[in-house]
Amino acid sequence: MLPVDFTAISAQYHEQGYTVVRQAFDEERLAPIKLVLEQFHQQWLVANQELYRARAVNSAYLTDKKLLNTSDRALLFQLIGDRKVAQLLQAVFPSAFGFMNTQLFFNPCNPQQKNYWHRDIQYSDLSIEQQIKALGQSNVIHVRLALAPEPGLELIPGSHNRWDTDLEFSVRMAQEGCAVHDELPNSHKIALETGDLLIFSANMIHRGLYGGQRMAFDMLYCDPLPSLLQYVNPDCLPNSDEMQAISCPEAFTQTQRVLQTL
Ligand SMILES: O=C(O)CCC(=O)C(=O)O
Repeated sequence: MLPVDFTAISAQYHEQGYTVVRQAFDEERLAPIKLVLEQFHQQWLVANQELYRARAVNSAYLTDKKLLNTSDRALLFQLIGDRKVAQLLQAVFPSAFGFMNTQLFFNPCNPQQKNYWHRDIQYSDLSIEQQIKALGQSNVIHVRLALAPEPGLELIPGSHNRWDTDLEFSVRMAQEGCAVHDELPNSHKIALETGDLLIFSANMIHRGLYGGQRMAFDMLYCDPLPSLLQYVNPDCLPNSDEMQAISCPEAFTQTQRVLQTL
């Protein structure tokens, strides 16, 4: 990884809701990770043909012990608990953070398929009032590692800390004659090259940009709260032996600790 200015990372994230670390991982580190993810993806495509053909743009739960062998999981755990990733997370989280899940993003089967603006929180069971309150209070953060050049993400900077304008809400909800893929003003498009990391708040208004060779591994972390971690699948977490091989296992430790209280 090139030298990183953690103060600038922290400032940009808090102001804009996202930050990019270019060339975070070199080809040597990425090669075995790509191999594992590519194999996972091929298996996933076979098992989920119908969903893929209908609409899917991502898979999830990649570290599930039912889906990957021990050494492949170890490689992903090492990345999720990587020292530099942990330092970046410390720069953006207010305090401790837990590991939530992983996702792999790819292009839709149908090249005409449109993307969709959203905040991740809109898929929770929170009411609109609760979602408004949660902005700026509860943190879910994606760390996206690009495995190939891709158009990346389109984001509305600052929207992690404020509620929608009328237009943003109508587009996100497909109301008032709007569609979820309509253009929105004041957006930033963040294209990614292989090895770049994009860190962004799941609370912000964003949409994926399809195209290129899109294959992006998202690692999700959140405040270590029962309300956010209650749906974590324990089969996706390392056991105590596997934990020994991880440079910075704190995100996993926090999640285990919260799950034990449920
Ligand atoms: O890349 C995409 O398709 C969308 C990504 C996204 O919305 C997310 O990670 O929450």
